[in-house]
Amino acid sequence: MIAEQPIPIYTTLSEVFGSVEASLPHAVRWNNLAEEFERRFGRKPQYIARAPGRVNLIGEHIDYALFGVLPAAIERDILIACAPRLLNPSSPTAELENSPGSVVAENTQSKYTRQVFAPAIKNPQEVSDKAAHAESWHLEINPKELRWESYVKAGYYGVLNHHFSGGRELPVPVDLLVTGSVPAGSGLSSSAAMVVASTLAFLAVNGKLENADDEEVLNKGGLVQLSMNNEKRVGVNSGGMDQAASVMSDPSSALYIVFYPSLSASAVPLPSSAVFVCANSLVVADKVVGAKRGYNLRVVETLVAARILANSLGLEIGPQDKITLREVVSKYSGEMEGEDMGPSDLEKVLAVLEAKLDVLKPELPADGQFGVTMDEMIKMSGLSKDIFDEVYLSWVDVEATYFQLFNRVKHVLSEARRVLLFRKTCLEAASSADLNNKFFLEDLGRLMNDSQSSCSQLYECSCPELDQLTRLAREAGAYGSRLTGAGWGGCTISLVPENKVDEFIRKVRETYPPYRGLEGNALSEVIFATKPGRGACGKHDS
Ligand code: NG1
Ligand code: MG
Repeated sequence: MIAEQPIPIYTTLSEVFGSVEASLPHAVRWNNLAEEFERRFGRKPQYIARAPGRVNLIGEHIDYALFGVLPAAIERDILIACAPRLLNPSSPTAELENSPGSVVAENTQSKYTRQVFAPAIKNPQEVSDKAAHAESWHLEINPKELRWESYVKAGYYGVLNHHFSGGRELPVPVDLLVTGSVPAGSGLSSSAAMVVASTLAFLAVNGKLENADDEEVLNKGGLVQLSMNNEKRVGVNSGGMDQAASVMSDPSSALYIVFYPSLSASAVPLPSSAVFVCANSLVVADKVVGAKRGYNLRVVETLVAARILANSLGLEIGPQDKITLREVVSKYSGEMEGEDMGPSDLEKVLAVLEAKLDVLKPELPADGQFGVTMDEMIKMSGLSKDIFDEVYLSWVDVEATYFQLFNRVKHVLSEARRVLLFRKTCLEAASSADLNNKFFLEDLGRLMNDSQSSCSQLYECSCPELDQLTRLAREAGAYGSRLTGAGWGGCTISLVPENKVDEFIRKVRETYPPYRGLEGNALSEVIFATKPGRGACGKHDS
């Protein structure tokens, strides 16, 4: 079980990358980081934490409905060099720097300025009840403002409250230096890579990773859970796909990640005669401002729709229960079949349910669309306005005139099926003698294209540039192409025959207007072939 494996801590770079040859392209960057740390902080780092970004091959916006997804880690990553701080009384911020668990955080990119912060321990009266006890530390993070150190703080938050709860033991003061090669705001999950790397760095520097006798030592599943909760502190109510991919990936395959009934991951072999190419639309998705009408709104729409659907299917749910679509499927099929579902049963139930979504449409569709107003939605939920507000709106800021319940659920259920079909096709291809048969690849491509139209038309998380870029990718010879990550900008992923990658990149460069004139590094920054990479790890730097 991948989730139960220990988090790898290495001593050499060749262990991190599997061989001396594989580590060579990375060596300069890792050494530069260690040297830069020494130059800035006057001593060598003790650890370097590494967490990769990820690309999602298929399964968009369904992780928070608890359906399985199919991502893979990419080679691009975030590195954090760190060491306990030597106290320096003559520093201008000495008082802050000397308090328990304080952090001096620097970034190799100069636009991300030096930050000094310290967690505050709440006084014992405040943490007397059990729930509050788990949160005995506080760190100021403003979710309304996108700041680079928020992700560092988010990673630290969980470590503090998980491992230093009650304040009996105090965290060490830490110096850290961050560097990254995952482009920000591009759907490759630089945010999760930051949060996972930060979580790992603070665990390592406080000695919480290596004592195997200590029950508190986390395995990979534990690191995913901790990082997932940590990332929520930055203000996006995301599912767990990015953190799971960043922690649990393996270079030999993609990952099928399941969230229900509990988190688990299994390898999915990919055909070798085709390559996944990432292309950045160069539209930067605005997660903070966009969340109200974008990500967080989709989370609310799918949750409310799950309740309405459950009611219509006669399933029993308590008024406070924020049932997800995956749980509705399980309750519904449990009554139908009375047994746990494997992937192929799940696929059948999804198809049945997809035909039962009319309850999510308004009584009188306005302007030919299936949106409902807030009042209609509350009425359909069967809850009083007060309870509705408390359960579905009190924890999130959303803005909409019409809520598109039918379209959103249609996307989620069909996308969940596409993930299962994609996985099945990969497994069949791998077990057939004819592994690289073009028909398998065409099937995979078709599923990716269907995913793109569903994202674009039903989930409305694409944008004109992503629609254009995926179309140009198909015209340039891809079997299939779709947006990856949350959308509204960021990257696309295309499945391209291996022997046609150069030609594909050349054609896209000629046809996608923002790429015209790009060459060399500038071009390979925005469009590049990826293969699955390895998951997060730590390395001693001695
Ligand atoms: P991005 O925007 O690529 O980091 C987000 C969510 C995922 C998932 C995808 C959509 C975060 C941290 N991650 O990914 O959990 O829901 O959107 O499939 O917000
Ligand atoms: Mg992200």
